[in-house]
Amino acid sequence: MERSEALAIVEPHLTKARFEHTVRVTDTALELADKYGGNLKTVELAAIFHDYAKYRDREEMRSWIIHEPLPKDLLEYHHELWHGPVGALLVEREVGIQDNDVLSPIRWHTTGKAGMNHLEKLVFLADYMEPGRAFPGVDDVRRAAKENLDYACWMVSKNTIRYLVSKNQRIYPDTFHAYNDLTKMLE
Ligand code: DGI
Ligand code: FE
Ligand code: FE
Ligand code: FE
Repeated sequence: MERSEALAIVEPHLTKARFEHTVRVTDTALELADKYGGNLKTVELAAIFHDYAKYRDREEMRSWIIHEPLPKDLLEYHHELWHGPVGALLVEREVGIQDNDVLSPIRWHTTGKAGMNHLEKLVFLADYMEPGRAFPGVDDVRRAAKENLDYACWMVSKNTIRYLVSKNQRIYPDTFHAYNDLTKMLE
């Protein structure tokens, strides 16, 4: 699928601001793939569709999680986490993309997980550091991304956990698993 076709499919599912974020994530992911390697067409499609389910109705997403083979423990955590796994399912069902190399970065882009593969890392990092983001510490992540992909992903996990703790939010186990696994890789 060409970039323009993929963008035209995703655009009606997103707000204007979220669509612009999606385009920036895509360009950022392509820059990272240019530096660190990775199939450009695969990275591009994963990035374009990463937030496909972001604005799905919460009860619709709950129902997909209950009735489809998705992790049930998601229901115990913030609904913001649901759009990754539900997005991967709907991109397969509705868009017809079956390539797991495209679907898995969509599935894991919010939490990360232990043992992220290369493309999962590229989308996870690009989503966090695209030029429209203004998180505290994002410039340090952008600098790290020029040197060491795993270290930059580790910073993303760490910053996200720190942010969630500061908000007294529950933290999904895979969010911790991503942090622990990247910490081990860097030791
Ligand atoms: O969809 P985006 O806004 O582009 O970005 P995202 O999919 O990374 O979602 C970001 C939100 O998800 C952000 O506010 C942090 C939150 N998040 C990530 N991991 C966890 C989490 N929220 C909870 N409650 N628990 C987590 O483990
Ligand atoms: Fe997202
Ligand atoms: Fe993210
Ligand atoms: Fe995003």
